[in-house]
Amino acid sequence: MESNFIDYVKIYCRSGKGGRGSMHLHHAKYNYNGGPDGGDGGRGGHVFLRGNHNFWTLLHLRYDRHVFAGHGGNGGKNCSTGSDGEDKYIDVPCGTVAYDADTGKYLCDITEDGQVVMLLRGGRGGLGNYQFRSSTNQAPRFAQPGEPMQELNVVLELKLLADVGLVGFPNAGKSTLLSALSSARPKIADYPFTTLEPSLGIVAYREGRSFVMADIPGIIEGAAEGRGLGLRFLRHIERNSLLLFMVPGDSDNIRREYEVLLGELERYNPQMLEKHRVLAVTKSDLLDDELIEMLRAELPDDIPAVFISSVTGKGVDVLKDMLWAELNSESNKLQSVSEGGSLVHRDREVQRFASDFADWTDDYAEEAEEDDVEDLEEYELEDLEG
Ligand SMILES: Nc1nc2c(ncn2[C@@H]2O[C@H](COP(=O)(O)OP(=O)(O)OP(=O)(O)O)[C@@H](O)[C@H]2O)c(=O)[nH]1
Ligand SMILES: [Mg+2]
Repeated sequence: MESNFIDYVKIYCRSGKGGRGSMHLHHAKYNYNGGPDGGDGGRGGHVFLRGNHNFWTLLHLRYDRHVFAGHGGNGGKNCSTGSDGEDKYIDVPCGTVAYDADTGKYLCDITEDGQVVMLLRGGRGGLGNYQFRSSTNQAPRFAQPGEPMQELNVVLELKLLADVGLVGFPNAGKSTLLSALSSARPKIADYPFTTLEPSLGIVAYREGRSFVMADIPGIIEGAAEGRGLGLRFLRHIERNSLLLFMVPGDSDNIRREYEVLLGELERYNPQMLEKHRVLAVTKSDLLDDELIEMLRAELPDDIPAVFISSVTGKGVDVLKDMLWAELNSESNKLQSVSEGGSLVHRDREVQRFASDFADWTDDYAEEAEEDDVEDLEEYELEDLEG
């Protein structure tokens, strides 16, 4: 079954071309040399990206991957101006980052509802001959063509906006914690890779305050080389200012598991290590107090840690306090999500796009070609030479 959680798409956009200016000389029964009256062409439509909080994924773009703005209308006689081409808005969820698919260059980051960024500018309309009249050329027999359209292949990546991201091996209890703390109901089961797509939950904290937590599929050693589900879901914790590492209390070596996770994050993006981190040792209901004390002594020392159980609720309030404190610490506020974050969007490797979208058919190529092979040439011969 194909998932509804689409966080990665490639689309083809084209702006409208500008309408041509009109070359027209006014002739009327009693005013035979009425002079030039060719109007200007209208501008071609622009293509915009727009943040829209009604969308949570890029699913709606999966099957609608060609965006064509309208062409500008041509100018006409009586100085009538051509109509402007229709602008196109591509609605995306907040947290969508755009890259040029052909160069890998970062284009923009849509973080707020209603935020609008122009991807392509429509061609300007050409000036009609009325605009070129002068004392020395009272009947100019030329007008400008409109500017051509532009095209762009865009890759859109959704990076969820959450405060806390969960990081752990499969089966660590990530989804169980999210369902214990929020009203989110991710699937939970006693086998690895239960979670196949990210989900968000709102965690209620004291006095009506809250924060957003992102549950993502588990990662394993070698994920950076594509093992397991690979690292592609890590983009959803890239923005989180705080990472909650989760290692089960019954794991052979908690410290090593933590270090493996850290290593995979680093290989994905070294910036991930600049984030604040908290460690939760999960399933501690399976451990007795004596064992907990022993394990506590062996925990990594560069990270605040707590033993929790999502089943009995043990340690969960302490964990919330720790998360809240970290989220609101001075050094963390500087990179808060709501301020756009400190996320630096690195340009992408084009080869990666090429392989990721290799099976996407370019069925738009025909459409684009059959479209008016510029009637400009003809027009230039006839009218511009005048
Ligand atoms: N005893 C005990 N079992 C737990 C606890 N938390 C989770 N489990 C169990 O551990 C198993 C895995 O839990 P999940 O929450 O699905 O683990 P996950 O980290 O989301 O796993 P993936 O989605 O596969 O990455 C399930 O059988 C849970 O019931 C806990 O606090 N105590
Ligand atoms: Mg899960």
